[in-house]
Parts: sequence; structure tokens; C-alpha cells
Amino acid sequence: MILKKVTAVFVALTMTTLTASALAATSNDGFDNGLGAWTHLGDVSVQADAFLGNSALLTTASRGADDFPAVAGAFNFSGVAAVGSAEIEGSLGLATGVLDPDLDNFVFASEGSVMYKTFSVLQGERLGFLWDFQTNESASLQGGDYAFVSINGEITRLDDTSSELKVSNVFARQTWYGLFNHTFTSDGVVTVGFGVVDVGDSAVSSALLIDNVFIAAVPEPGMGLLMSLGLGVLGLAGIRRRK
Ligand SMILES: [Ca+2]
Ligand SMILES: [Ca+2]
Repeated sequence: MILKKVTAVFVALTMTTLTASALAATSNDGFDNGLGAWTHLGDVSVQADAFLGNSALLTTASRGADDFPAVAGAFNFSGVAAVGSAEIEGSLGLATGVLDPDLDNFVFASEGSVMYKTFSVLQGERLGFLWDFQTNESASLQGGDYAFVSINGEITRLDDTSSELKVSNVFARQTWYGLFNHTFTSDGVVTVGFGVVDVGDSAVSSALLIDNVFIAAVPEPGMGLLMSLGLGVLGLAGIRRRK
């Protein structure tokens, strides 16, 4: 099952890369050259992932004993502590409290990390990326730590600690890789942000892995068309080399 999913991800990745490069992608960020032009707050770094190679990793870890009995800072990868949720909200232009899951019942987001970048996009262009939510939290509580993507201030939650999670090799559990797609409905300048926050308290760290962020002018073709485009590009490249 896991192998099938890995294969699917890599097929998608390959086709995504081909399609994105073939069709004038405005961005194709695999983080192989670091965090580049992404602005970031908190614990954000590039780490080697077993399947994806270099990926961006955001965590909710401070430099303290968030994951006792693990040593202080054990799940902080950058040396920069997680920041308060209000600071994350401010950086993305969000209203204060937007990241709090349930203010009426005093369920607050406490601290975490964020990275964001601004793009010029055209109507019909597509944002895509790979993500994987990882956590040391138990699955028992609703409203636990969670990860999100913000597109011009509109928050979409990626999986949280109440989702079904699999065993991970760094954090205790992970969702496994997911593909996210969004098609822009108008021309404009958009800010795309990724974040992960602790909820309820600032202990027991969670993380969000992000990779292969791209924006491409793809008119949502079917997978068959994507495949043939990719093969066509390969064929053309082969012909050029032979000349
Ligand atoms: Ca923390
Ligand atoms: Ca936590």
C-alpha cells in the first residue's frame, strides 16, 4: 500500500516536473538550493527527506524541552525557535485569532512556524505542491496541532493530529505525502504561505514538510494528456540531441 502510494507520488512528481518545465512554469521549487526567496519565521529549514531529497521542513519546536524526555530542542532543526501564532497571523496578513481552532472554548494555537512567497499569476495557472504532516502528538484529541496553506489569506487546513497517521522515522507519526492543487481564477499577485502550529499548549512538536512547489500554466488536462505531453517533450529533447 505504502509502496503504491510512493510510486504514485513519484509518477505525479515526474509528470509535474516535465509539465511544469515544458509549459513555462513561473516557479518550480524543490528546495535543492535552500529556502531561496521564501520569507520564513520560526523553525524553518531544508532537510533531506528519505523519498523526496531536499525539502522544506517547518516545525512547532522551540529551543526548550517541548518533547520531554527528549533533550531540549531535539525537534528544532534550524536553531531558531518557533514563534507565537499571532506573529504568524500578522506575517500572512491574517486577522488575529484566525489560527485559533475554537476561541469560544479556549482552544488556542500557541506557537509554530511559517514560510511565504509572493507570485504574479494569471487566470487558469495552477499552484501545486507536495506536503507531509508529521507529529509527536497522539491521535486521541480533536483540534490538535495542524498544518495549513494560506493563499492570499484564505486558509486551507492540511491534515491534523486527528487524522489517521502512519509511523514516521523522525517524528512519531506522519500523514504520508499528499498532493495539493489550486487553480487561480483571476490574474493578480498572490501570497502563498505554509504553516504549522501547536494547539492547546506549546509542547509535543509537529512539523510540515513541503516540496516541489510550482505554478504552471496548465489548463487542467487529464493524466493521459499530461503523460503524452511529457513523452512528447522527451521525444523532442531526444531529437534535438541527435542533430
Ligand atoms: Ca512547541
Ligand atoms: Ca504540540
